[in-house]
Amino acid sequence: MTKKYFTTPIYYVNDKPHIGHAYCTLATDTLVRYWRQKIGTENVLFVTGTDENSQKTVDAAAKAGQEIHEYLDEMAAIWKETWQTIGISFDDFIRTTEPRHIKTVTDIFQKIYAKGDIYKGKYVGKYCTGCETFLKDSELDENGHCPAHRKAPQILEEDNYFFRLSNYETPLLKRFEEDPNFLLPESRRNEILSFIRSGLEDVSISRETAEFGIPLPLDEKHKIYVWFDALINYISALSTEGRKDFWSEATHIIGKDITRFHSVIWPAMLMSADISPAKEVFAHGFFTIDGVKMSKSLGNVISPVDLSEKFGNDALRMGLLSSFEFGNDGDFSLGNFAQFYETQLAGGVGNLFNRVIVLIHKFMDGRRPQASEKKDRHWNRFCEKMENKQIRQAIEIFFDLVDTANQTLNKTEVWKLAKIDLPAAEKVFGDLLGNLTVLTKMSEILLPESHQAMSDMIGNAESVGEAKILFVRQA
Ligand code: ME8
Repeated sequence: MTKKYFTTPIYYVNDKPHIGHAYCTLATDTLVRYWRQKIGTENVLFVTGTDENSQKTVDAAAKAGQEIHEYLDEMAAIWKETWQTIGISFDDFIRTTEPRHIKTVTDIFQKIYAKGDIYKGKYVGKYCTGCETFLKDSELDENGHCPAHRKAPQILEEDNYFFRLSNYETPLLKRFEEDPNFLLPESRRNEILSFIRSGLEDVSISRETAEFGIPLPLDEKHKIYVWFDALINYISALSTEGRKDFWSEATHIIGKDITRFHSVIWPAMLMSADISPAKEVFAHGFFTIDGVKMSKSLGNVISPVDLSEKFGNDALRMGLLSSFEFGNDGDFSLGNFAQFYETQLAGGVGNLFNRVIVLIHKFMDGRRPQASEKKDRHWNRFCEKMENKQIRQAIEIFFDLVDTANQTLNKTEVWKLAKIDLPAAEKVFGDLLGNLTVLTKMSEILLPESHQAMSDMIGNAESVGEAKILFVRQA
């Protein structure tokens, strides 16, 4: 039986989740729900969590005037609760301060060391704590600042342990050649391939000056570099009984900002530890809010919980995922979102379900019409899109089916037809119920919170259920 293992990045806990994080987590959750429906819940594993051994966290705890562990517990709980609140169906939530993770990191470190791929050296370089990475001069902007964090990096000079990434150029290129899906979308794959071909340098994997983190097994004065530790979470989560088989089916869903870590350093670390790399990495794009980059200083950082309180979890999920194609960059417009809610959700799918069920009650006393069982071309196309991770296109197919059903209603004027030719009207109701059934099956994936109400409306073999309002109009 096929298995699937989906992961999101484990997020830094120096702040609360915003809708950029929610976007990645909701997209992953949506793919997970598709596969659970297709291959069974027990064959899909979905892990998310928090990345805690970072200097950012130490600074944030100090700023909050809290002891580090107290701060971490509080923040990890906020992340976990946020995902629960917005309907993320993770199977496990991993924290990098947990013993199961520390043990796995230590084991993998030892394997890589035994391979001869770790050595001690001196590092002088420019380090950005925002990215938790060393930056080359060529990567800085015209002011010598980190382009992502708009801050001058720190000059660091310290003894470091290094990982021989340079040994893995050829094996990595081979892995990419063997499997065109190893890293998607295509644009990211090309970018990373040319990065590898330009020559890989060894990377520092320890911090002498770090205040907090997992101690380096060889030299307790050093802490393991946060990225070296964080990537291993994907394996740590499988230490629970019965999960080992999931590894060969691992898909890492990440944002494009962390592609190199996931498709160059991580597979090389795994190869060094004699573990096969993950099956695939999919790097989604970044989005702006009404055309502006999200930033604290601009005050346009949106909380997913605030949006979900106003519009509901299904709207949050669909609104974000339908704004631009998964894998591309895009924009999320609050104005378009409110309009999407009114026209597509309340006026589109909500109104369709309500109208059809009300009419079946009115003209057929709620008896279930013979639903047309023809294999739906919408469903097949929907599956194809979900399997290609083209989530936005899958959503378009959902709404295309809503439109098809609305057109059937309006073209046949079934409410008039029923008065003059009831058998003909019953056939139309059967077609419409067929459409609603497919939409309900899709809703288990796209609109999980409305799914039950939609199923209830469709009813059972004898009768349809009561008509309900799925999306209350806001205006
Ligand atoms: O990088 N648009 O964590 P992080 C879309 N701890 N996605 C966005 C976004 C935006 N504007 N802003 C953030 C880390 N994201 C590491 C990961 S994994 C072993 C360690 C999403 O808290 C996007 O998915 O900075 C990005 O990759 C992720 O948040 C980064 O989260």
